[in-house]
Amino acid sequence: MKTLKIAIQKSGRLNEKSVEILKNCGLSFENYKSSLIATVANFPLEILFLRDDDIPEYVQDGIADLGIVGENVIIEAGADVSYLQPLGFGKCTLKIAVQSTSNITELSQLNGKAIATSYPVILQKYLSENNVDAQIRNISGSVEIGPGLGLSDAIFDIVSTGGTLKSNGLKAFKNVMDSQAVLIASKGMELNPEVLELLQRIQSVLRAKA
Ligand code: PRT
Ligand code: ZN
Repeated sequence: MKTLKIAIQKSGRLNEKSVEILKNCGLSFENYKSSLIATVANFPLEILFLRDDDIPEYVQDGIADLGIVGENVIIEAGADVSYLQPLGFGKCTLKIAVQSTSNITELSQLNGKAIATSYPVILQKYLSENNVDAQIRNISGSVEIGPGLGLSDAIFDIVSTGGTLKSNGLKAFKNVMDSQAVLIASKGMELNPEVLELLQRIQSVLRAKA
């Protein structure tokens, strides 16, 4: 029997819930902060602990058979993977936001403006679909400080409570995409018996929670 590999986030917002759902499936494994890989004692599975950004590619390329990652990260990476199951955690919305004092109220007012984001692919697609020609400034973090510094006129970022927008003097302007953590598989692994067994266990954990 082939030992499957599942990639989950090593540390960050999705780590704890990803570990929890696997443990609730009855999988027994050690989970040390420093571990990069863990072997499951009672199922043919290894767990790879990775940066979330690397997970879509690992799964697409079949280095990992399965992965747990935010939908936004998969779409941004343009990864060709199979979606098996939304997992109900890591929920957030990708939004365009402007300064609270801004008089921008229509999407068309973003024409010719600069938008700072760490998600240029998702943003570009949305702008193109809406015939907006804005300049996308791709930065890797702390995009919320962009407008205050004059780096950008707007931002496009993940929002959950909205607290970060508010404390940086920003207001949400358009909701572009909802996201949550999802279970994905390499193309062709969807019908693997162990993958199906694991999927069924995850689905019963989710049902028990609902
Ligand atoms: O280290 P690694 O690369 O693995 O992690 P990371 O730092 O890139 O990602 P991480 O752990 O921050 O987020 C992982 C995933 O969690 C994201 O890709 C989303 O799918 C999901 N998620 C859910 C969020 C949030 N909620 C969220 N609130 N990701 C980021 N945020 C940010 C938000 O952008 C803001 O800056 O958290 C801040 C607080 O948000 P508010 O609105 O609650 O103030
Ligand atoms: Zn990341």
